Amino acid sequence: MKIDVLTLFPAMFAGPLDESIIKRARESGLLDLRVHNLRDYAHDRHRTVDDRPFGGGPGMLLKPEPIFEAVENLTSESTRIILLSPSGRTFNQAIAAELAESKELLLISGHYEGFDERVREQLADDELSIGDYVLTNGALPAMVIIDAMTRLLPGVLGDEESAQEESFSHGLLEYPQYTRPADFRGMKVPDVLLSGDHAEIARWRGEQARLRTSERRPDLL
Ligand code: JCQ
Repeated sequence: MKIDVLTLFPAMFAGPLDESIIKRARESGLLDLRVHNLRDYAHDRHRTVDDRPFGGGPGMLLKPEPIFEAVENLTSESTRIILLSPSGRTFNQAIAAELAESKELLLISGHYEGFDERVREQLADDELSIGDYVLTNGALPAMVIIDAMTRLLPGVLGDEESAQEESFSHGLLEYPQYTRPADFRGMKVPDVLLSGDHAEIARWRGEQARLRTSERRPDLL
């Protein structure tokens, strides 16, 4: 999968995507990630990427010209173009799975008060938010989405890390889990998990997952 990112803060991407599973996915060629500075597509003396909104109001908007030029340079017919902003539809595991099927993505990180509306109308295939709060720019949302998608690409996770059994794929929160020691400072692991009765363990885990989900995330039930 090829992912291009367009951002005013390319340096933010060094670090989080150079570790662990994402690092391995990039080294093995399963993920081809390229980060581009939006300012490189501005051609005036000050490399201007923003301007004041027509009609007045607070803050600045991202100008259309650098974004259009970047899109014309970075995309093919098959590229899916996604804006990151608090006004998008809320990202979740189902969207991660759907995006992981793409061949080429361009993620455009928002900033300031927003995008000129013509970017939305003419360029964007989708607009995503990672939740109902406001960040300083869309770099962290872009990294969150890249991370969630990459671990779903075939061959990225090893058997140990398998994406199959976990929270959200079965629609419930995880059941409580324990490792050794069976008694840590008097805090004991539930007897059922030491019983060796695999049918009973599966029943207990299902019950715990449902209880925990109804306590913490009734919206999932
Ligand atoms: C994304 N949840 C929060 C901030 C404007 C127009 O684009 C903008 C983008 C941002 C950064 O993204 C977020 C965000 N999901 O704040 C303002």
